[in-house]
Amino acid sequence: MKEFFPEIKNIKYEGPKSKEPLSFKYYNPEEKIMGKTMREQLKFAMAYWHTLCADGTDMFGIGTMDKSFGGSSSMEISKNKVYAGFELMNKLGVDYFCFHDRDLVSEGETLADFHRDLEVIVGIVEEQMKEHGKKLLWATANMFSHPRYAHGAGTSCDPDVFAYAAAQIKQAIDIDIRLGGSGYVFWGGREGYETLLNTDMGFELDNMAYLLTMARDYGRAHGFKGDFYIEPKPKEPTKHQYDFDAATVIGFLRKYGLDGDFKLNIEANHATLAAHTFQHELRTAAINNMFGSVDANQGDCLLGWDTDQFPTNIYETTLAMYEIIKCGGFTNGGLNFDAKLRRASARPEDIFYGFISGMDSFALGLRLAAKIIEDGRLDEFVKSRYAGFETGIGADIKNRRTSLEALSDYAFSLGRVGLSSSGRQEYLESLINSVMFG
Ligand code: XLS
Ligand code: CA
Ligand code: CA
Repeated sequence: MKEFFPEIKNIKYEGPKSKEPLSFKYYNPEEKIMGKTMREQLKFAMAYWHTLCADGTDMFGIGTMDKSFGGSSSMEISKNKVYAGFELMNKLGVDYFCFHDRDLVSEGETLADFHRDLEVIVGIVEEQMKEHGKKLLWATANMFSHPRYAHGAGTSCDPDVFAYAAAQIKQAIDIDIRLGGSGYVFWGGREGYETLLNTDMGFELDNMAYLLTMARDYGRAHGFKGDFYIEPKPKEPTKHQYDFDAATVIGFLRKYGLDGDFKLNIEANHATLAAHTFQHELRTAAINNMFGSVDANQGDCLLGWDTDQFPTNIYETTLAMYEIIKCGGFTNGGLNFDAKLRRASARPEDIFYGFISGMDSFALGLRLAAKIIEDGRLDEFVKSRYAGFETGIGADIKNRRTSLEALSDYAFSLGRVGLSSSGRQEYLESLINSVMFG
């Protein structure tokens, strides 16, 4: 078998003192952290699109990276991508991957062309998965790149486009089931609007929910046991994306009775675009029992768009892992590197540096989150902050056995009520630092 990255050997854990750039400093796959191996805790996945397809094209210039993998025809390129992807996952020790239907093959003229080519490539993916023991974290359908989706897919004003989207979803779910995927993602690519002047928002949302409902019913009827996810994002490509943030999506799922089958796929960069922290979006999903999976990346707070960089901010990865461990860890989900190289990082080895940096950042985040939890002072502080609800009137409120009248009588009996306690933010921030770096 041809090697696509012949210069790169298997990436090993060498520990934080190592000066070898092509080694892990913090990710030691078989080491146990809080009762599970790092590999089980982190469940890293490769995003097919950024890793094997994105070639550095941006608004101002053409590609800088050759993603043909030595192929000349479109199908040869598609085949080589599969082999290159599995080689990369093997060399990095990444166990999972995720893809859009259109990442695997180019679309062709008709659905029939598309399905014929997909069938060939999915066969190769299936065989490679068996050979190398890799798993599909989730699949999705790309319903945003082709011009037909300029008005949206499930929210399009054209019923033929709605039907076309349904056909793509059906096919992608069939592939997901065939490959044993544990998730199916809906990221609302162009499900949103540029102006309300031409938009029937209520009608569009009802239609989108109907499409998702049909997808859920089809998946369940055909044996899909994994999680359906919606991936929130506030803007880009449309000015206003309907799946704005976790809270908006949760409201939508409940309104349309989809909350039993759907969870959230939280992307770090989308959280910050919505002016939330990554931690906020994870917590919002968790407290609503909808934490599912993560698209691991980071944005740049000086830029207002979705830069999809490999994550390196250790505070963010630590607090993200803190939330993930606290809500029980991953079940069907995992950490998918929805991250791409900067346009000038165009050498084949750069993708390995990207993954190593992202995997190490989350591995270190996991180690530090475990330290914060084991230290216990943060959790103890939060608990003590609400201790007033354990006795007296507080307990009556907590146990829901009071009334507005009773509370009013109680409040009148108090006289002056002022600020009683400190939020201690500065102390806690310094505590976190001392645990992380101590
Ligand atoms: C784009 C999204 C997309 C989804 C999958 O911003 O992150 O890549 O994860 O369609
Ligand atoms: Ca994403
Ligand atoms: Ca993104």
